[in-house]
Amino acid sequence: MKTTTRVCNLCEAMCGLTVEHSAEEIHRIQANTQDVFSAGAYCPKSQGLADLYYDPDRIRRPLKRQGDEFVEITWDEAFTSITRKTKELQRQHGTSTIATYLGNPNSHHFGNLLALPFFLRSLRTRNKYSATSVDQLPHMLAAYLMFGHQMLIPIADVERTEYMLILGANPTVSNGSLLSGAGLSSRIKSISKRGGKVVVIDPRYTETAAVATEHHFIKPGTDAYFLAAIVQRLLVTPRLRHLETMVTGLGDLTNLINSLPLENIQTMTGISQEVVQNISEDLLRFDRAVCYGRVGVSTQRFGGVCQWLINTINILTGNLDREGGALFTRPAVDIVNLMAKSGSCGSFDRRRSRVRNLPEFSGELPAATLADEILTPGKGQVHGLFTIAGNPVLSLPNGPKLETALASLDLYVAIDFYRNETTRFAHYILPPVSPLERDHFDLVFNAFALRNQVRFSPRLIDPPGDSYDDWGILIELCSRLSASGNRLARWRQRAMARLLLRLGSRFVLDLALRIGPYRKQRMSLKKIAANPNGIDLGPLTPCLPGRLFTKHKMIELCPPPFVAAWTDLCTSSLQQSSGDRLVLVGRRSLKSNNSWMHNCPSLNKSRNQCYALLNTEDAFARGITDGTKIELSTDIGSITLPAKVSDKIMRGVVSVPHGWGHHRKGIKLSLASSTPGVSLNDILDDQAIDEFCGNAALVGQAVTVNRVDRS
Ligand SMILES: Nc1nc2c(c(=O)[nH]1)N[C@H]1C(S)=C(S)[C@@H](COP(=O)(O)OP(=O)(O)OC[C@H]3O[C@@H](n4cnc5c(=O)[nH]c(N)nc54)[C@H](O)[C@@H]3O)O[C@H]1N2
Ligand SMILES: Nc1nc2c(c(=O)[nH]1)N[C@H]1C(S)=C(S)[C@@H](COP(=O)(O)OP(=O)(O)OC[C@H]3O[C@@H](n4cnc5c(=O)[nH]c(N)nc54)[C@H](O)[C@@H]3O)O[C@H]1N2
Ligand code: SF4
Ligand SMILES: [Mo]
Repeated sequence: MKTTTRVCNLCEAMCGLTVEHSAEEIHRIQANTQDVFSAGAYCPKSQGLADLYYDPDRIRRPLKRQGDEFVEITWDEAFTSITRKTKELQRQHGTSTIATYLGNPNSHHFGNLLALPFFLRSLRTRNKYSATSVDQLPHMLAAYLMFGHQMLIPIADVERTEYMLILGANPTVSNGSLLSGAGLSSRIKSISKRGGKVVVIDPRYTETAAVATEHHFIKPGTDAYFLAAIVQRLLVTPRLRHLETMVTGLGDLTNLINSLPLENIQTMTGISQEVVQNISEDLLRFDRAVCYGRVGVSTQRFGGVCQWLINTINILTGNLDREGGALFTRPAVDIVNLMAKSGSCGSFDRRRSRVRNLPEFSGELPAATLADEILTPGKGQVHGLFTIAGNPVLSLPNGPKLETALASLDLYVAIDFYRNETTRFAHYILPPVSPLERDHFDLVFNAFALRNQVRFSPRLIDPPGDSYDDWGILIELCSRLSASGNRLARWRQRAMARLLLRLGSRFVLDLALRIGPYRKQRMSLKKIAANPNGIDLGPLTPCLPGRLFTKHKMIELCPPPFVAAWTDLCTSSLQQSSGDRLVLVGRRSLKSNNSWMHNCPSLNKSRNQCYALLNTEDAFARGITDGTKIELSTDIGSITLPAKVSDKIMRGVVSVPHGWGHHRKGIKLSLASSTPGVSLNDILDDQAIDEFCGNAALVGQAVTVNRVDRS
């Protein structure tokens, strides 16, 4: 028996764990109190790592569809057939007839992240999609347009701030996003303990609101107005401090923002003038303040504008790139610089999607239009699909439409270890090993962490001899596909892929560390591995204007795409609860991880997590009490689930978690299908989108709520 330290890969918090294990068994998973980053913080989801390893439903060998069934085939058969069919379709309909969809877990695995660029290049498709456009796209777009690089996302300095304004995020439960800091809840609590203030803006009185100093309900989808009202006030006496010489467009911004009358802010948002005034004053009164907004503000009709205004607030209060404000990181593998060197600072609207004319972002199209591209005939139609670590049937709005689309494909390959709501439509499922059977390193989330540090987790258990990890699957496919360029280019690509397969992902990671920002300290994989509790690299420090990638190294305050979106915002009337209808928002729970961990016994044994939360008065008006079965209906469909009645949610709003709905035929998730829940995305409209950036508008959609016996 051994005890090995390891960083948990399941969410962005990156908690350090200690795992007691033997060659083939996991005995105990606990928090690593010695970890340089998390110092003993962790959550119940960590136990899921063992469940995933043992899960008898987890796929261990490649599967091929035969009618309604799946049969096991060898890896070689799988790779050969997939390659043949892919090439055949690409010859027939063009290379872009094969689409790709990358799901959230890709961002948690360095093997996937290192292999994906090679794999995507070998496919040469323009039909690329990912969970980015149902999530953090607005953050990346704002970073790209304002700072010149899609990954230059400012990180809230929770440890040193005195005032934190939080919108549309519930880090006490989600453990933080684009803000990696294990144990965030207690870190946030500490702000008020040291005399500071935390203000939460959310249509629900959340678990984070409970540890904050102040909470205000906001009408879903109206944050852009609220943020604009703050910006209007800050523009009266902006405090740019060190940023004075680094910004451009202040005059244009002032004219633009002042063009919208916001005297009726209370009617528009539900938040009073007085509260807006107090928050604006506090943002300036506290020396160190920061505004942070996440999923709830990104996934709304004007989510792009929201993230632009949040950055703007941090700039106008002189808190960007300043201790206690929002800072950029300096991780050991500097993905910002590496991407810049390969020409991937970002791109926006270089082309548009075929069916709905939606903008491209960094080479990808909005995921909310994936089904359209599969279902709409004509030149450029998608006939084949690879999903890699994604479950879009439960994660994208209008899941049923995507199900129809998936069933119509000529080739669908899923790289996934579960036969779930999405992958059951696959012609081939290629299963990677489970997390504890492969190395782990955080390429992405170290770049979003509230402290610079580095840790490496070697695999704990040797995988079976004939298995592949994601890296291996992707590079193997790449070596066989190589669709791009002339014969010489294709040969070179293949040779490169074979070389990568031989060298392995560790070699590439080590190289990236050796050429990174800590090369003078001789950073290497060996050095990190010699420090099982990690190496602390210090707090975030100011780095502007040097780190900017914009022309002339200036921060752009008024980027044209946001100006266009703003103009639309000024004339739009947002869909709000009217008459009988309520407005939907999302919710996450501690023992659930998006759509895919409900088969873990340690997480899915307690009470039902999939219920609708609605306000006491709304419930009373409909004869609904706790536990009443209710039906939620939209133009897309309806779902039935139990109600929970509470004053902790704003009137007119109903909150439902996503990622449930495991009742579908053909899945193999024994535990999850015994507590299936329903999928929120079965009733969300895929046409509801922030059309300026292409992100899905998942919150703020109208819904009719009735008791089941009355509907
Ligand atoms: N209504 C609504 N919809 C939402 C959201 C919301 O708040 N409300 N949130 C959105 C957000 S923020 C996100 S990130 C998306 C997530 O959307 P997706 O990424 O599409 O979905 P996940 O639920 O993360 O599913 C992950 C899939 O990857 C598989 N998997 C897990 N680990 C690995 C691995 O190591 N390798 C491989 N190959 N596969 C693996 C799992 O079995 C599962 O099938 O959902 C979005 N959808
Ligand atoms: N336990 C757990 N942790 C997770 C995940 C999980 O599924 N479970 N998922 C991970 C992923 S992929 C992500 S992206 C992160 C997300 O991390 P967070 O952004 O913290 O996610 P949520 O808990 O969904 O919080 C969103 C909040 O926005 C609020 N909201 C909804 N609509 C509006 C609105 O219009 N305005 C405002 N101001 N607020 C609104 C909701 O009520 C909710 O409280 O969490 C990650 N961590
Ligand atoms: S908070 Fe996230 S990283 Fe930490 S133990 Fe839980 S799932 Fe793992
Ligand atoms: Mo996410």
